[in-house]
Amino acid sequence: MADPDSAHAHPFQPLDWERLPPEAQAERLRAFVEVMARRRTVRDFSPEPVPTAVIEDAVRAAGRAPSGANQQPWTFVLVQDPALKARIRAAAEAEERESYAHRMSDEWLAALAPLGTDWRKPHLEQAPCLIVVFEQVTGPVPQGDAAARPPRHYYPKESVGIAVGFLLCALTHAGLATLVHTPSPMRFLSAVLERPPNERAFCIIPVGYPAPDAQVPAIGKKSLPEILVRYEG
Ligand code: IYR
Repeated sequence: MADPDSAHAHPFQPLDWERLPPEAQAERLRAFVEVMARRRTVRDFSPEPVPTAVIEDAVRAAGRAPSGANQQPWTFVLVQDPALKARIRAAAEAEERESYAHRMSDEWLAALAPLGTDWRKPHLEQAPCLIVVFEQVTGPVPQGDAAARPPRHYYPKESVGIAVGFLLCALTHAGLATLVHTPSPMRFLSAVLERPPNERAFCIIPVGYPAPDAQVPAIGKKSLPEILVRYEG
């Protein structure tokens, strides 16, 4: 409970919340789990466009994520321009070519082998849109005052990770295919997209419809007993 006498008191308001009847609760969740269970990381995209309003709504959902001190330390950059997508692909492939050839350990390459990935990233051009997610590592860097420091952000990485989770859920719910791509290093994205100095690229999410002949690796997810540990009273 907020202490109304506190010097830091902020206005509070009643929670906007509705209790679901148990049947509705179970039914809604079952439908959600079914949609999420069919989600696959897709690397073969159809070039057909996606309604911009759908992408905007998905970003709206992502923007509802909880964040450290409610600082909402995220920026979602929507790239639909083919020339810009081509530049991002070229820069990502240059880094990935280097990574696959020299920077990734044998252990890492072995771990990736079942996924069938390599340095080639055609999906960065084939998908009709890319959502490039940036983490605001701090607040805006003050301009014109060399001594001033930007406001601190708390748990920005965790916060952006949660928001990306919301975004993936929303896009999946809308019947769209996604892929979380993290070329390393990702500094080129700040330059290509001219982002301010307090922002650091977090991931690129190509979004679209799967190509009709899209293939995915035959890999599965862990079962509930493998991921849920119980301490029951
Ligand atoms: N960033 C590289 C390598 C890669 C790393 C992990 I961990 C993956 O789960 C998948 C790929 C690439 O995108 O190919």
